[in-house]
Amino acid sequence: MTEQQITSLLEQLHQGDRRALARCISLVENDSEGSDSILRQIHPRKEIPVIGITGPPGAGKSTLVSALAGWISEHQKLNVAILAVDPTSPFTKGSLLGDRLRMTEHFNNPGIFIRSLATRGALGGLSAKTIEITDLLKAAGFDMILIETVGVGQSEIEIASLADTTVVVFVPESGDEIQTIKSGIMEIADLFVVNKSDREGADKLVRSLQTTLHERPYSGWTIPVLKTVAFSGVGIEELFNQINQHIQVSGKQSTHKEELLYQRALRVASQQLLKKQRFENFKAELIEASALPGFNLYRFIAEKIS
Ligand SMILES: Nc1nc2c(ncn2[C@@H]2O[C@H](COP(=O)(O)OP(=O)(O)OP(=O)(O)O)[C@@H](O)[C@H]2O)c(=O)[nH]1
Ligand SMILES: [Mg+2]
Repeated sequence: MTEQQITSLLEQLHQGDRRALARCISLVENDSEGSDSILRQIHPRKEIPVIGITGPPGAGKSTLVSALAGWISEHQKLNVAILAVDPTSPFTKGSLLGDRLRMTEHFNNPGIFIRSLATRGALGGLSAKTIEITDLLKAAGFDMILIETVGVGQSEIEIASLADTTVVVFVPESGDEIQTIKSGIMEIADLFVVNKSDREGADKLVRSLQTTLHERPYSGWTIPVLKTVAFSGVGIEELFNQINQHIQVSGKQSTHKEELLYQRALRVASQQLLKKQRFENFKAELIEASALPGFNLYRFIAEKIS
C-alpha cells in the first residue's frame, strides 16, 4: 500500500465509513503491509466505553451481547460495535459461525457493527490484536464497544485489562461450581449476570454471589448481580443502566484508567517485541536448542533478547 492509499483509507475510517473500517481490521488482523502505519496514525477517542462480556462457554454471551446492542441502538440511538473474540486454541475450531448466525438479526441495522476475531493461538496475540482492533473501532465513530470472549483460561483475565467495565455471565447451573470458580474471574467482575434465569436455580445463585461479594472490602462500587433471559430481552435494560452507572463511577477514578492503559501498553509492547525479526523462527530455534545437552531456557532467552 502506498502512503497515499493509507491516508485516504484513514480519512474514510475517521469519517465512520464501515467498509474502510472492515478493511483496516483485516489488515491489522493479518499483520498485513500497511497495518503498522495505520495504527500509528489513527485517532481513537479515549472516552468511548469498552464493555467486556465474559463467562463460560454456552452461557448465552452472544445472545446477551446481541440483545444489549439491539436495546442500546433502539432506545439510546447509539452506534454500537460488537467484537466477538475467539481465543480458541490452535487445536480446536471456534464457534464463530454460530456467533455470526445468532447475530444476523442485526445485519440490516446500520447502528450495529459486528466483527468476529479469531486469534489462531498466536503468541501474545489475543489481547494485542484485540487492543489494536478496539482502537480502530474507537477511531471509527462508535459510541460504545462490546467485546465478547469465552471465559476459558487466561482470556477472561486479559479482557479485564481491555475493558472499562467487565461483565461476567453465569447460568443457574454454575451455582454448583461457584465455590470452585477461580478467584481470578471473581476479581475481575464489575457486574455479574445470571443469564438463563428462566431456569431453576437462578435466585439461589444470585444469593450465593451476593454472599461472596459481601465478604469483599468496598472499593467505591457495589458490584450488582443481575438476572437476565437473553433471548427474550428480560433484564437487558437494567443491565444497560448498571453498565452506564459503572462507566460514570469508574470514569472518575483516574487510577483505574491509568492501570488499564498500562496493561494495554505492556501487551502491545510484548507483542511488538515478539514481531521483531530475531523472533521469526523462535519456535524452531527453541526446539533445536532444547535438544542440545545442557539446554537452559533462561540462558536461551537471555541470549535472544540481549
Ligand atoms: N433458556 C435460555 N437459553 C438461552 C438464554 N440465552 C441464550 N440461550 C441459549 O443458550 C445457547 C448458547 O447461547 P450463546 O449466546 O451462543 O452462548 P455463548 O456464551 O455466546 O456461547 P459461546 O460463545 O460458544 O461460549 C443458545 O442456544 C441460546 O439460544 C436464556 O436466557 N435462557
Ligand atoms: Mg458466543
